[in-house]
Amino acid sequence: MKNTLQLWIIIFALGLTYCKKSESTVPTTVTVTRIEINSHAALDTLGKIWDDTPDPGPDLFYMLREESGNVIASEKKLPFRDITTTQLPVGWNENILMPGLTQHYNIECFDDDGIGTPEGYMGGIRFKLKPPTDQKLPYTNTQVVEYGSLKFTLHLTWNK
Ligand SMILES: [Ca+2]
Repeated sequence: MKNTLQLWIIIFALGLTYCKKSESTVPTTVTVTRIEINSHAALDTLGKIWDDTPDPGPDLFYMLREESGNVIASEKKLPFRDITTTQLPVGWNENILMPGLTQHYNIECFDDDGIGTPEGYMGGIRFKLKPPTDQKLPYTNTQVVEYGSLKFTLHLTWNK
């Protein structure tokens, strides 16, 4: 009986030590759980609407790439159709394990123009992931990535 009690005390103590250790571990992976497009330019660089009338809004999708150009994720198959600036934000729930924590990435916005037509590039932003200031894991935060009229929000979960 006494031995059993001692054993449970040891297991409890080990459990406490493990929990404390895991909470303070520096993150080693990050997962993007949601990507939102908050704003985009109303017109293209030539001052034209993104799409043909009668549906002038672009058919939005994103591409997330490594700096090498390698595509990590995209929602080309699930674009939001005919989205004018007043209809934003739009967003996709995702489960994207990022290749690393410290390198640069690019996130780009496109207007889907259908099969056989080049996609309408609406802009892209080079960025780095911002690590959490609080080291308790798992840690969730949002990161705004913006340049000019283009603005994304990334929802992140940091893991050990
Ligand atoms: Ca289009």
